Amino acid sequence: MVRNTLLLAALAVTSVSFADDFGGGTGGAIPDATVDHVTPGLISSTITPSTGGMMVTMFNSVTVFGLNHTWGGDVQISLTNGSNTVNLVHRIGSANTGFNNFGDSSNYGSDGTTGLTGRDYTFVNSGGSDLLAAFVAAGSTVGVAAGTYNRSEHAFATAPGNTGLDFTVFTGVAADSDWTLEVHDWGGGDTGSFSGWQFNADVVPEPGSMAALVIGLGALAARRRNRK
Ligand SMILES: [Ca+2]
Repeated sequence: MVRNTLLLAALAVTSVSFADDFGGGTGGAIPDATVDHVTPGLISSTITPSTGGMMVTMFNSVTVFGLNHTWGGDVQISLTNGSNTVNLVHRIGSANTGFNNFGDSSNYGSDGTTGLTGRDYTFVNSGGSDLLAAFVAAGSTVGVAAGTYNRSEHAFATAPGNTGLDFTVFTGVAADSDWTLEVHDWGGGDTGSFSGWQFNADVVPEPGSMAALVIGLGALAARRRNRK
């Protein structure tokens, strides 16, 4: 009876979604653009979690650790799973009149023009601070504070890399899949780096693994009946 009770308790617990961090994403230098607005630099990093069959019920956030860059308006950061790409930020401060402008010159990370200390930035669909307002308020060599900011796309709606998607597109996706962070630098002359990244999502067992658990519970109950 104890084993049945434990299994029932496990079933009850695993039926409820819970938030978890999926980390270990590597960082590195963000290569500089080779042609302004045309040929960006790129670093990509993939996390493939091993949850034993969890499914995303709500994708909450992405945190980029130790991010620094001397010209924030150069930087596009996006997350891809399968055929869906969601921008966390895309050339903050760029005008909505076209793609060929350099965006806001304030820093990710600390104040200064070289040797910046990185800061941690978390991107959410809503409920965070306004990143554009933070950049506009900062001076050209001033770093924007670490914190939680609402994600955004390039202000020019048809800019290269804009997808029109937000984190809700990841609802129902298998957690144990490839999640790829891409950081592009679209403007020549300023660079940066980051030290790593993670994402946070609410997850539940996938329907297949739930069915296996129920079948296993049923088999155990049947075995107990046979022993009577
Ligand atoms: Ca650059």
